[in-house]
Amino acid sequence: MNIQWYPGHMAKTKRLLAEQLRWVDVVIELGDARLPVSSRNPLLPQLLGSKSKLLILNKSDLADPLWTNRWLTELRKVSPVIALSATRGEGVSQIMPNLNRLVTAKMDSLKAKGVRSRTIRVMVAGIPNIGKSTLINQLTGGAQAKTGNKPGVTRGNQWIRIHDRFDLLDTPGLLWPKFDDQEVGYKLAAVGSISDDIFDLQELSAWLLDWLYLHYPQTGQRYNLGIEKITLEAIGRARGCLLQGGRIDTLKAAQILLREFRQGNLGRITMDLLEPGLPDN
Ligand SMILES: Nc1nc2c(ncn2[C@@H]2O[C@H](COP(=O)(O)OP(=O)(O)OP(=O)(O)O)[C@@H](O)[C@H]2O)c(=O)[nH]1
Ligand SMILES: [Mg+2]
Repeated sequence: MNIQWYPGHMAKTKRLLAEQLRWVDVVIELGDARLPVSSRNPLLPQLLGSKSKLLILNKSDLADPLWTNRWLTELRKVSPVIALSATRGEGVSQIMPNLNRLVTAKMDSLKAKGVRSRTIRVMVAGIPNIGKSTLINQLTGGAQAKTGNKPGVTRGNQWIRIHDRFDLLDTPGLLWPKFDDQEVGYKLAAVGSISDDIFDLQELSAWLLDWLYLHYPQTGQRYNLGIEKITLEAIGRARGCLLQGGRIDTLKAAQILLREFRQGNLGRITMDLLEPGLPDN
């Protein structure tokens, strides 16, 4: 798949993040619970330096709960991490206690230095379409941050105050220029974090079908198929996607598959698996 996944505005976004970081007390790194590794920017640790960080795995309503638990156990060995669903509000109440814990030492030391008490500044960072703005709206109980079901909705940085105590910085989604592993690109495209305009939907769908057959073969039932390998033709046939002359419209079938996968209609699916060989995945 030869896609241009690093649009021009990304370099600007990286600069914006780097500039704003000096004002920030703690960073929320938002990842996708379906991709606890692949959705996370490998450049972020370097950008953050020693800044405190809370990792949040969002969209847990779409991820396989078994895998989410496994990942939480694994990732918790490295840094604080929670899983939640920003649209449903499930798990959101874990955020404030975790943030408080992470900034207590810093705020105490500022107080000891005689700095007047001020709000705690939190940057929310992550790849496009991961739910940064949705999460901020969930925390404010309003719709101050613009959201949308496609990458690249938030363009500039935006500060939003909550509970009179925190200032949250919404940021545009950031990708990185090169994927070491081609599969990461496919996975990010499959969940909708890379724009649909810049790759071949049929090629992506074919990859997704291979992946599903290997890891979640029961998904074929959605299209009245058994556990045989699903094809775009079979989906098109099941959904009556026909071109003139009776040929099957495989592009339409690809669009249906991707939409339903992203909405969770194929079930709760995690695409980063800790040990691909585990028998019960
Ligand atoms: N199922 C599900 N969908 C979610 C969740 N959180 C956000 N979404 C959806 O994901 C899409 C993107 O949400 P945004 O909040 O705009 O994402 P963003 O990270 O701000 O995106 P950019 O500004 O483009 O970088 C929207 O359609 C949301 O409704 C979640 O927890 N579960
Ligand atoms: Mg946004």
